[in-house]
Amino acid sequence: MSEPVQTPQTKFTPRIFSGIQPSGGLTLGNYLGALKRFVEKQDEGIETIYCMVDLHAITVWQDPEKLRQQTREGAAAFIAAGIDPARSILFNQSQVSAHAELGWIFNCVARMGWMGRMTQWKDKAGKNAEAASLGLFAYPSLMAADILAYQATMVPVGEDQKQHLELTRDIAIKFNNDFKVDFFPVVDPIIEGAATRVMSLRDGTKKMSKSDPSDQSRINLTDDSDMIAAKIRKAKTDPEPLPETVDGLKDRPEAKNLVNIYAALSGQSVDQVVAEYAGAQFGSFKPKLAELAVAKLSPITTEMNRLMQDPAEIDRILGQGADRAEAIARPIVDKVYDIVGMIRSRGR
Ligand code: AQP
Repeated sequence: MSEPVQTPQTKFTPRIFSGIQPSGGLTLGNYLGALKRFVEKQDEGIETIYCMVDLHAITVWQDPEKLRQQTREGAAAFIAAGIDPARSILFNQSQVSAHAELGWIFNCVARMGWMGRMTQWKDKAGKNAEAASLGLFAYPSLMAADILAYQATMVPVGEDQKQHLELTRDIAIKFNNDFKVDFFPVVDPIIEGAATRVMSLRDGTKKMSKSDPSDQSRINLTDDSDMIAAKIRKAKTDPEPLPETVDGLKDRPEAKNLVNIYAALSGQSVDQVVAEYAGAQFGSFKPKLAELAVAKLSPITTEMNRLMQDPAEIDRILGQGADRAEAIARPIVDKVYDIVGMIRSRGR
C-alpha cells in the first residue's frame, strides 16, 4: 500500500453519507446501528445524504420483485424513523450512475489483496468463494464510491462496517497519491452509542442480520407488537440474574446484548440499565425490554405501513432525492474522469 498523504481536511464541506442494503427487511440492528443515528445527524443540521444501496444488494441473489418491494420498504423505514426527505437527500443508488462509474475507477485503484482481507467477504463468501459473485468481492470498492462521489467527510455506520471504511480511506489516499491531487477526503467513521453491534437473539456471538435464515434471530421493523414480545421472550439467555456491574456482563454475550438493546432504546447508558436491573431475573427483565421495544418500534411500523400504501409516492421521493444527489455527484465524478485522463468532449 502506498504511503498516506496528509490531506488538509478543512477544504471539504462537512457532509454525511450512509446507506442500507435492501437485501431484506430492516432489523432492529439496522435501526439502532444506523437509522436512529442517521436521524440524529440530520437533526444536528449537517448536510445528510442517505441511500438504499440496491447495487450492493445484488452482490448476492435477489428476486427482482422482492428487491423493488424491499427498496420501497427501506425508504419507508427511513421516513418513518424521522428522515425528512426535504432536509436529507434520500434515494436509491442505482438511479445515480455516478456510483457505478466511480466504483469502476476505484476497482482499478484498490488492490485484490485489500479486498481479500475483508472479513465480510470471508464471512459471506464462506468456503465456496469460487462461486461468489465478483460484485461481492468488489463490494467495498463500490462502497468507497458511494461515499466519495459526494466527497462526504463523515459516515455513520455500525461496528461491522469499520473495516470497509478503513478501506475507503485507503482508496482515497491511494487515489490522491497516484494522481498527485488532494481530491478525496479521508473520511471519518462515526461509530457511536450503546448498540453499534446488535447481536442475534439466538446467538449472542453473531450479528443480528436481515439475511439470517432464522427469523427468530432478529426483530424486523415490520414485526407487530405480539411478534416483538414473543421474540424477546424466546431470546436465548443464560440462567444467571443480571449482574451488579457492567463488568459482570463479560463472557455473557446474550445478556450483554439484551442490556445493550435496552440502553440504546431507552437512551440510557449501559451502566444505568445495569444499576436499575441489578440482580433481576430475565423473567422480569425481558417483559420490560419487550414493552420498551414495542413502545419505540410500533409507531415506526405503523407509519411504514401507512407509507407503503402509496408506493408511487415513495418512488417520487426517491426520484427527487436522486436528482439532488446527481447534482452533487456528477461534477465530482466528471472531475475524476479528468484527473484520470479520460477525454470528455460530448456536447462541446
Ligand atoms: N446488527 C447490527 N448492529 C448494528 N448495526 C448494524 N448494521 C447492520 N446490522 C447491524 C448497520 O446497518 C447499516 C446498514 O447495513 P447494510 O444493510 O448495508 O449491511 P449489513 O451491515 O451487512 O447489514 P445486514 O443486516 O447484516 O445485511 P445483510 O444480512 O444483507 O448482510 C450499516 O451501517 C451497518 O453497520
